[in-house]
Parts: sequence; C-alpha cells; structure tokens
Amino acid sequence: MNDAALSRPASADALNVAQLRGDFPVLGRQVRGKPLIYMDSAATALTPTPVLDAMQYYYTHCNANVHRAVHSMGEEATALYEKAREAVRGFINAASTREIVFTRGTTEAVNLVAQSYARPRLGPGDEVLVSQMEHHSNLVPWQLVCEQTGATLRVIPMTPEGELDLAQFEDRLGPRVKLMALVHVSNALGTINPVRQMIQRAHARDIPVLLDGAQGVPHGPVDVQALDCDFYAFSGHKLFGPTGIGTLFAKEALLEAMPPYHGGGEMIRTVTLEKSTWNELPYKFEAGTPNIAGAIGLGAAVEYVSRIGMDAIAAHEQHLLAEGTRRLQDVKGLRMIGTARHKASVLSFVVEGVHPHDLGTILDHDGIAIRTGHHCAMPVMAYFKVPATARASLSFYNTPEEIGHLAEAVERAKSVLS
Ligand code: 7TS
Repeated sequence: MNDAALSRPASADALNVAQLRGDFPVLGRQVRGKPLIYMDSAATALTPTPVLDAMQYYYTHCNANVHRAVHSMGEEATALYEKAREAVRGFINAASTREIVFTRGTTEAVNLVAQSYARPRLGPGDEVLVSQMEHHSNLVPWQLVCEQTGATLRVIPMTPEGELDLAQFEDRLGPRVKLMALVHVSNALGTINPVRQMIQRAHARDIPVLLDGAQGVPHGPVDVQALDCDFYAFSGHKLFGPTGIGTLFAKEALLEAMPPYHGGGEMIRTVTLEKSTWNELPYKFEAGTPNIAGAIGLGAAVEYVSRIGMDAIAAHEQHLLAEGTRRLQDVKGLRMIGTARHKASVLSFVVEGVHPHDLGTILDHDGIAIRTGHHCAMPVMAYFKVPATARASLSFYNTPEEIGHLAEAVERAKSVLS
C-alpha cells in the first residue's frame, strides 16, 4: 500500500455488500430487539464463516500438535499451519515465510521487537522515536525498554487535524535515534500516516522502522517490500480472523541477528543442561505449542479478504467514511476528532454537553455498537483535551443505511441527554 492507497477517492461501489454480510453469522442477531449495527471493527472485526469453518475443520479433522508428530494428523495440522503462514506472507508480500512470525497479536509483536531487537542495542543517550498518536501497545513497550536501558523516548507531535507534523519529524531524526516505531493507521483518529515517505527519511539516516499495522491491514493492501519497513506488526482479530493470533513481519537479516524472545519447546535446535542452540527462522521466535487453530483461522481470513479484494474494500470504506463524515457533521454541537486528509473509516467524535459513555449506552439501545473511551490512546485524548470520544469504526460489511441510523440515533441521544 502506498501512502494514499487507503484513502483513494470513493469509486463506484464494486462490493456486493448484501451478499458479503451473509458471510457473517453474527450480523443476523438482534441487540435489544433491534438488528445489530456493528460499528466497532477497530476494536475487533467480525468473523466470517470461512474463518469459522477453517478452525472447526482443524478441531474436527486434524486436532494434533504441529512440527513434532510423524502421524498423519500431526502432518496434516502442520501442513495447514504452514499453509496459513504462506497465506499471510503472500497477503503482505513478504519475501519469505522465514520473515513471518506468529504472535498473540500486535501487542506481543511490538514487545518482541522492543525486547529482542531494541534492548540489546540501546543505551543511555540513544533515542527511540514514536508519535503522539500511538496506541498504548506501540508506546508502553518503548517506555519499558527505555527504562531498562537508559535510552530516551522522543515523540513526533501532531497537528490539530490529527496529522503528524512532518517538519518536526525531520527535526527529531537526529543521530541518536536507533529505531522509529510508528502507527500506520491511527485507531483513535483514523489518520493514515505517510509511512512510505517517513521510512525513506529514516532509512536515509540508517534508522530502522517498525510499523504498527493493527489498523493498516484491515483497510487496504499492504506490501511490506514496497514500504520497505523493517518490522510490521498486526493482529488477526482486526482482520476478520480469531483473537489470540497475530503476525510480526521482520526482515530476515534482522530476525537472524536477534536473540529469542521466549524460551521453551520448538524454538531450539539442541539443548544440554548447560546451553541451547536455536531453531531456524521463524521457529526461533515461536516457543511452545502455538495457537494452531488461530493461525489457520488467520490464514483463512487473509484468503477471504483477498478474494473480495483489498482495493474494493478500501473503496467501499472510503465511500462510507465520506457519507459518515457528511451526516455527522450535520449534527449540531458535534466535533469530529481527527480530520486528516488521508483517513481510514474511523469516525471519532464528541458531542457538546454529552458524555461519550452515555452516548454509547443510548446507541446500544438502538442496537448500534460503537466504542467510547480513550481507545488505548490517552496521549491523543490529552492533545485534544477530551477525556474520551465516541468512535464508530466501519468495515466493508457496513452500509450507508446503517450510517443514516447512526446519525439519527446520535441526534436522538443528544436531545435526550443534553
Ligand atoms: N495498535 C493499534 C493501532 C490498535 O488499534 C490496537 C488495538 C493495537 C495496536 C493492539 O492490538 P492487540 O490486538 O494486540 O490488542 N486497538 C483497539 C481499539 O482501537 N479498540 O480496541 C482495541
């Protein structure tokens, strides 16, 4: 994905949304007597039948451990697990499956890089560069590693639109910066950062870059080779897969040079009582029995969205974003938090005189699920001087009709609460 790819202009809607919605059993349910309108996909996306079937198949057909048994079920389970790794590799266009490490999610992937890559390389005087719009998952691990090593955390500030201040970014790219960790797409604001350009600037100074892609991969095509990022982290459950599984992509040479993060079974080649040697990539970083069904589910998820087409998904979501922005801006007293030029389908807002939590509760009575709170991005809330926002995060299964219901429900809630 190039920087603008996620935010290309809305084109003729190529998706058959009504048919796709049929793939999501949970969309058939009611909430408080109303049809569910699910607008919390940034927290976790819904799971389609092919993903559920793939996990069910593993448990009902080849429920064995991977990489150890010679029996047929073990071999079948291993084949499915490694097929999923290949599917993920293809999805983000990594050069090799050796670069695809399965983790519990984005959070674990970032912690892995902080502890295994950064910690041995950092010392007093060194700097780690993050941005002001990071999710806590891509902030706290760096605070921890700075505390452990004496390094300093530097921050790229934001503008009032919720874009990164690129002039300030340039200023902070000094000789002490040893790593930049940056969110690809902000979960709290929807901002799509110009990561390709920023990676080029960092690489010109030999600074490696980690991208937090938790909100990047669900909204448009991602090509890690075209981006030339050094690390890319994402979660399965935000990509229509199961919880408890995610991916760390890292360039092979970096992974080779990094020590294991967790010790245990499967990640070793030889073990004596005194010393161990490590398995080849990526297994060196997958200690213990992995989340086999989760990986298989993630593989099915990336195959599912690839069949739909990430470009088509992006185009539909841009259409929803434009419609949602237009409808919500008509609500008097509503302030949109995050008005970047390039945005994914995230509508974060506050309504004058109404606490976001009260708004969320009233919307729930209409069957509408949004998230209210700080979205694990407290520094973003502090910047905009709000304790919380209401956030409708949209996916390809949402419709313009649902946006209409959202806007009407916000109007009704406002008249009840303010
Ligand atoms: N990074 C970003 C940008 C995120 O949006 C999230 C989760 C994470 C990291 C952490 O992902 P995890 O799967 O490891 O937990 N974001 C949200 C959210 O916006 N609402 O709930 C979780």
